Order: sequence, then structure tokens, then C-alpha cells
Amino acid sequence: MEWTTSELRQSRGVIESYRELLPVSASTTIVSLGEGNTPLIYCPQLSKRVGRGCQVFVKNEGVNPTASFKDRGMTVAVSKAMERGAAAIICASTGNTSASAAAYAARAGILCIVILPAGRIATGKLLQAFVYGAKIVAIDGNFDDALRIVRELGEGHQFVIVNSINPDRLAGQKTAAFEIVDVLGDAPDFHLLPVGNAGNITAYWAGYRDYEPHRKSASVPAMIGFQAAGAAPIFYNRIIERPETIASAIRIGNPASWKHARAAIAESRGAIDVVSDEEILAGQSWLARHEGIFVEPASAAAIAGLLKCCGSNEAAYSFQKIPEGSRIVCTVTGHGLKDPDAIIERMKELKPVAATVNEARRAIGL
Ligand code: AN7
Repeated sequence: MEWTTSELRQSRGVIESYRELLPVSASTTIVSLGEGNTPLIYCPQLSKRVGRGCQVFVKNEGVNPTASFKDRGMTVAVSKAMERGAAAIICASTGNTSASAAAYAARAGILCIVILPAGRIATGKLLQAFVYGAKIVAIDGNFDDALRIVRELGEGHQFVIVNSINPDRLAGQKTAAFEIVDVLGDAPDFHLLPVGNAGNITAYWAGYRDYEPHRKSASVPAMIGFQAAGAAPIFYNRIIERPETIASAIRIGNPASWKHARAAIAESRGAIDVVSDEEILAGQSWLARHEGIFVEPASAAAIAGLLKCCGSNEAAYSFQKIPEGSRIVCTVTGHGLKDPDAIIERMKELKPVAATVNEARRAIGL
């Protein structure tokens, strides 16, 4: 007998949980690794930083099966690709999409081809695509070049494209908004998240809007997106030819869902803003040390953004006068262990001492 994740009564996966809101039918064979149902963590220290009795929650997407939010969309995209009889999927990636696509393709027993900017993928993510058995092609170019190539290769219908230009991906990613409303009993007042290709901000906004008529929520949040200052086409309103940031996941100069993101921000009365690499790394460190949550740099952009909204007068959105008791959710999109290089650099000061109690005492500073 073959068991499904739901029969095993473990995490059921996002399709089993929200079937009626997703583009699947009874005959769709579901390819799942038990993604979704990620913790919404109340963060007392972050709440204190905002003040005014506001409550800050972090939606920790780093605990998905391949350690990023991409799994929510990939379970739908790969299940639908199988339904259409696909023999292979293809994607361009800054790392997380390829890690997720490779895992779900392995699960489905089909080929996964990933086109990546050579030398620009975080170690852990490249390692994931490799171990799941993807066919990896590294190009001398950036993510935007990789996506251009994938679009052309996908036109022949030989491969199903599983980037977020595939609507099945965005449909699956809406489930994160559903989960937040289910846990809080309503939508939050503000939703902060990092923006790269802009699929996720588009999906969250669609998810909150889909849920309203189901009377699950009485309101929708203001969507506030953060780009890295060196890779901020939406903020600056122009294509960035050579995007640069330490947050390699969001090193994107021409986002696919640019217009949708703009619409989400306008309709929700939200904002788009930028954070510097220094602010991103400080946000990553702060969240790890004060709330015990370790996220990759791209995800830390949401935290850096929240801290910017609390303090700087230059922020696109100021939290200094928001209504008392507002509820704020920050999505952290990927696990910190995927991209350890910047931290390894800082750890170099760690030097061994002699194996004696006295030396250990001295090293502790007793
Ligand atoms: C950790 O993997 O684009 O704005 O190719 O990996 O929906 O693109 C990753 C994006 C945020 C941005 N945080 O989300 C890819 C890719 C992390 C990410 C984003 C990404 P979108």
C-alpha cells in the first residue's frame, strides 16, 4: 500500500490543507513533501522595538522541506506538471527555486533542469540542487539572463517552467496568507516581506484577497515590500542592469511580477522600500540573537525593513504613529544555514585553547 502524507497524519502539505482554494481536482496526483503549516512566531523583542502595544509575528518559512517558502508553490506546480504529462521541469534561480524544484522533481520521478548564474548561488542552495539530482547549467550571466533563457527553452513545450511566471506556483504560495489568517483569526494590519522577482508579494496579496469573501477575515493588510538597495528596480522604477547585494536570493534587476507587485502595494495602501547590505546583515544578526530565529540575508531584509520603519524618518512607511495594538507579520523566506559564507567570515576569530579547565575558564572570561 502507498501512503500519502495526510494518511500518515503528519503535516498534510498545502494542497491537502487548502484543496478547495487551489487549482487541483480529485484526479490530480499530489506531489508533496509535507510543506506548509510553518510556525507563526510571536516576537516579544521585535514587538518592543515597534512599541505602542503592537504585536510582531514572524512567519518562519525556513522550516519548509527544502528550507524556503518556494515549496508551497512547487508542490502545486509539480503536481500540475505531472497531470499534464510533463517529463521535465525547468527553472532559472537565485538558489531557492532550484533547490525546491530539484526536490519535488525527484519526488515525482522527473527530470529537473536548473539554469543558474555561475558563482552567485549560496553554497547550501547549490548543494541542494546537486544532491537531489538536478541537471545544473551555470551561465556567465545574472538571474535575469537565466530567466530569459528559461522562457525561450520553455516555449517549445518540452519543459514545464516552474518559475513564478507559472501561475500554479503563485497559487500555492497564497497558502501562507491563509495560514496566517487561520492562526490569528483575522488578517494582520501590516505584512512585511522581501521582494526579488516579486512573486511572493503578489501571491500573499492574492491570498489575503481570496480569503476575505470566505469570511475568514474582516480586513486585508497593507503590504510593505523591501528590496536590497543595490537591486531595487521596483523602488527606483527602472531595470537595474547589474544588480548587486549580499542577499543573493533577491539579486534581481528585472522582476517578472513587477506590475503585480506595484498593484498589490497600491491596492493595499502599502509601500516599497530599500535596505542596505549593512542593515540586512545587522537585521539577520539581531533576529538570531534576540528571537532565536536564523534566516538567510534575503529574509533578513524584512527584519531590517521593520527596524527601518520604526526608526528612520526616511522610511517609506513610518511605524511611529501607527494605531496602538497593530498586528504586524514579517515573512522570513529562507533558512540561515543555506547561506553561511558571510557568517563564516566573522567566525574566523574563533581560536582553540588548551584542553584544560583553567584555559576554558579563561576563554569564557571567568
Ligand atoms: C529567501 O530562488 O527568485 O519576490 O530564484 O529565495 O517571490 O522572488 C528567490 C527569491 C525572498 C524573493 N527570499 O521572493 C529564486 C528566487 C528568498 C528567496 C525571495 C527569494 P520573490
